[in-house]
Amino acid sequence: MKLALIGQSLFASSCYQLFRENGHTIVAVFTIPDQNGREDPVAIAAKADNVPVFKFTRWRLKGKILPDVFEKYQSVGADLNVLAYCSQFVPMEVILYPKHQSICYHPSLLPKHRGASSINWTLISGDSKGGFSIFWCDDGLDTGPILLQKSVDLDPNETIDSLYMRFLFPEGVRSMLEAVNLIEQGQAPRLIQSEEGASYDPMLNKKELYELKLDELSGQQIHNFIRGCDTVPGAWIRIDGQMIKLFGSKRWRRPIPTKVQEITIDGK
Ligand code: THG
Repeated sequence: MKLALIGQSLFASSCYQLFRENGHTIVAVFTIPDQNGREDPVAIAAKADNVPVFKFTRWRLKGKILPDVFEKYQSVGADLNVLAYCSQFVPMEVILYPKHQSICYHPSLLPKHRGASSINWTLISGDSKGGFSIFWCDDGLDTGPILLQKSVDLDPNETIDSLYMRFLFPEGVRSMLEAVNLIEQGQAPRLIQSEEGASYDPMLNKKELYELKLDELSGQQIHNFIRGCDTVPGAWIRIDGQMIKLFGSKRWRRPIPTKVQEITIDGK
């Protein structure tokens, strides 16, 4: 099938390679502009094969699609849009354009944890299961009908890095190919998301959102918050006026393990 790959990072470049190895054609890649002079991995992969690469800062302005963006998109002639680690809202003119429309990967068990920081909030919330969803895009954010979901039991000390590297990334890429093949075979489900249990979590892109509020949380909630930010964006507290980031949280009972140094945090 002719695919337009829309997204970024190693996740998108791994999808790019796997789709091509399995006989699909990537007609174009749409990704974000270079950051600090570095190209996104999916742009590098596509350029190596002379696959057209488009780098849009945004797809829309004041809610309306940018005309030149839409023209460039229409020119590539995709059968299906695949949103792989896509951080930008894609306008419905593009979503509905291809004959098979658009699918998107989201690293949570929708309808729980919609939003751009879903892996963080899965752990911060203390969920016992994690996972991902591949869904048909609609004009909401992560609200479209589900095509495929996979779940995994979480370790008590799971961090976002461990969950991503051992499951969300490898299994997610494999499932994106599975989803594309199901669509090609006309076998792809469309299960409407229920609003029951639905949640939209804030993007953790402001410092105050990942400050660890020690005196408001229980021991378990402190542990969940630290590992839910480990390693990005990194939970922080202030000690002697210094911003200290916390990683590698473990829970233990007294007696205090020998190898650790106990510290007193002012006022705690
Ligand atoms: N439908 C359409 N486009 C999409 C998605 C969709 N593009 C990618 C997107 N899903 C992936 N999920 C998100 C969810 C939230 C954000 C980015 C990608 C995001 N949220 C901002 C926040 O929470 O602060 C608000 C952004 C906004 O309000 O536009 O950036 O399902 N068509």
